[in-house]
Amino acid sequence: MKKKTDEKKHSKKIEDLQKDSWEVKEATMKTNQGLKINDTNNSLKAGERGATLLEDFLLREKITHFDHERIPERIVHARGSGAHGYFKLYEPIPEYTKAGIFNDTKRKTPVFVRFSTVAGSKGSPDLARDVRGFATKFYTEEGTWDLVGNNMPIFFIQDAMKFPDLVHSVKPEPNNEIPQAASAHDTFYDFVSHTTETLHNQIWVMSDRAIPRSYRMMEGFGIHTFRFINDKGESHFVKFHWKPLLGVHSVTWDEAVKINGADSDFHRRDLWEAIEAGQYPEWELGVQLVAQKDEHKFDFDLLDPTKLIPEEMVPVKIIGKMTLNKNPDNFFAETEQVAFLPGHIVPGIDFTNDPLLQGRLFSYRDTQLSRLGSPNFHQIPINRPVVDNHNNQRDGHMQMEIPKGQTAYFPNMLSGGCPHLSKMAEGAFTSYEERIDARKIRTRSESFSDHFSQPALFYRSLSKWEKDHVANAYTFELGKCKQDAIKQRMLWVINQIDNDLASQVAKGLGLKVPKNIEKPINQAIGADADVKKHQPGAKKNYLDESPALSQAKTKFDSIATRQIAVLAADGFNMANLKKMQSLANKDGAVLKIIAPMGGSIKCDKNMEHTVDASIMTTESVLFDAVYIPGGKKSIKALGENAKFTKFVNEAFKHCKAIAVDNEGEDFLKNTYAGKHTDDKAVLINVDAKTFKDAIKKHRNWDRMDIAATIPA
Ligand code: HDD
Repeated sequence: MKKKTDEKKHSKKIEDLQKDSWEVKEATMKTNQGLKINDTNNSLKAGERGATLLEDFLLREKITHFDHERIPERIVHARGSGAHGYFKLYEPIPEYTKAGIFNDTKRKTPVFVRFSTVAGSKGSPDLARDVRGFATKFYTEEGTWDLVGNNMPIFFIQDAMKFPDLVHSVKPEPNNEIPQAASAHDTFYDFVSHTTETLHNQIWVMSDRAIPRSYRMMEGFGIHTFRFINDKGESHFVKFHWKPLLGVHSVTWDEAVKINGADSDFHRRDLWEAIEAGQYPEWELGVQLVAQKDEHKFDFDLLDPTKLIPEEMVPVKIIGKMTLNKNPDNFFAETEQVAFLPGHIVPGIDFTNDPLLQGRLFSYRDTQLSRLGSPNFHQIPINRPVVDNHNNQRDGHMQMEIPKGQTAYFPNMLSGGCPHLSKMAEGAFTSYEERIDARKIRTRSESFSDHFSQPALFYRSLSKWEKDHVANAYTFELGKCKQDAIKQRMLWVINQIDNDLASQVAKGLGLKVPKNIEKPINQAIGADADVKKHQPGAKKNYLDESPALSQAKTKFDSIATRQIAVLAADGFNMANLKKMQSLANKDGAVLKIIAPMGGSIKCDKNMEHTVDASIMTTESVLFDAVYIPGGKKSIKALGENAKFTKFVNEAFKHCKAIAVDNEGEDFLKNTYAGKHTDDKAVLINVDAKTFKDAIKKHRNWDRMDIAATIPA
């Protein structure tokens, strides 16, 4: 049963998936053997009330399949959401890479992207304070390329050997499986404070980047330094960046905590709804390029994944755009079964010796064997390439294909030497011929020992409100730790990053920043290693600030997909609402009517309007802005329900734009917003453009100090 494909969303991959798709509504119910089923409600019994018979193969097939429906969740990044789309190149870059995807502007390369949190289980809430995964599968004409990145440009550790320790420390503690999807506990900070290479990624997790407003409003990074190889075999180092067209925006921690209760699928729903509404999320792909000869010109090692190259030192060259335009048809078949492997690369792209990347090349293939259960996981529809993939690998659990013929080896004569090899000039992959002349040694390069300079650069580059958020986050997280010794150690290391930050956190914890601490600080070294050699060096200052790291410097030019709550009841002023409806019709925002009850309400023109949510079923934190259109009767009804007041108070506390018209001003008087009508995002009787300009700014962070005093 073939499904029709929406022409606009058509791609070679979507077409490929159709082979295995079927539509319930077109089907007759049958067993897995194709037998038509007459009763799926009652088991076969001896008599009406009698025992169930072993003979009942229909019962057994149904129950056995059900018993085995779940597969192991991903050991990390278990919680995620995916979408299909495509990538288009702006201009060819043959001088850097021979990769087909970066040389042909006519290609529309199909992609599947999975966003995720890291620490939580599959059912954990979306707004955990955490790194977000940003994994992209490009189904290219030369084979599949996976760019398996995160929404932060650096990683916690420098060597894959430390990954199990990192993950064991952040996951729920093993004795009681607490806390879920949270880093705020002793084991994590015990590990972090003894493994100072983690500090850079760790301070990013304390920033607003860890609580994005939407998957659609996050950057993505390949993190490692990779190589581009051109057709002359020359190499350039490259770092990959995804830049969201909607800018980089976050919620506040207070919202995050509340969103997790109000709608724990907030990010999943947001991505799904935007795509269903045709508001396709878009990112530009950028590359930072470094010539081979410049490998050692930086104050940090390009192979160290805990370091970024500041964009002010090497600009990001924008080379193309990705658009996500189709939701999966089946979550399990696509989003759950998709397998990303950093080892999936194509000619023109190659690895470097980054020791974290090198270990990842093993881990991702290995984990699919237990997660998906077979070395044939590449045959699962979402994982198979859009080009043929014949070789001599055979058999194994769940072999889905029927390789014909007598041979499964190479070389052979019996199959005419097929499948045959290809030359480099014919598009075969060959590894970059890097010269390596070295001793076999288990250690860490001294060039990886600077653990403080870049966390300090990051912190220095933040705006005042972003810095405050970092201090609050540390105070919260360490406040949740039970052991004072761990808090003290953390204060000491934070103090190496920034004294002001450490002092603020210490104050919040009711502790003092220790002057010294039991050495050595970095204990992530070998037992026989030279301890001094591996201690983090003094902080360097090779750049005062990197504005590109601050969300305060992101784009603020669109209100597309922003959710505006219209608080209204019977008798609301229709002319006012009509004025604001241009925000939806022209600017792509989403206006939702929130009323005292579900169903519909009537405006002052006696027209009926569908209620999008009753006040009982929604929360202020799920919206970007609030509008109250006025109308005497409507305002009276809102005033009679304290939840509307709370709604506006929370919006004010979370620094959102609030607009009211006419009698709406009376309602406002009973809220905190009404006490601050001089605030630039509290708007009374304004036109749609003024409201739009306030929403565009995402938040009025100038309100933060007042907001902190509001007990909403
Ligand atoms: Fe990883 C999944 C990103 C280091 C081992 N990782 C996984 C996913 C993302 C990342 C986005 C989810 C993919 C999906 O949606 O299916 N991981 C990263 C980044 C890293 C990183 C950006 C550092 C730069 N990871 C890393 C190391 C190891 C792993 C060092 C092991 C040595 N990661 C895994 C894994 C996972 C995984 C256990 C779990 C599920 C999977 O692979 O398919 O193998």
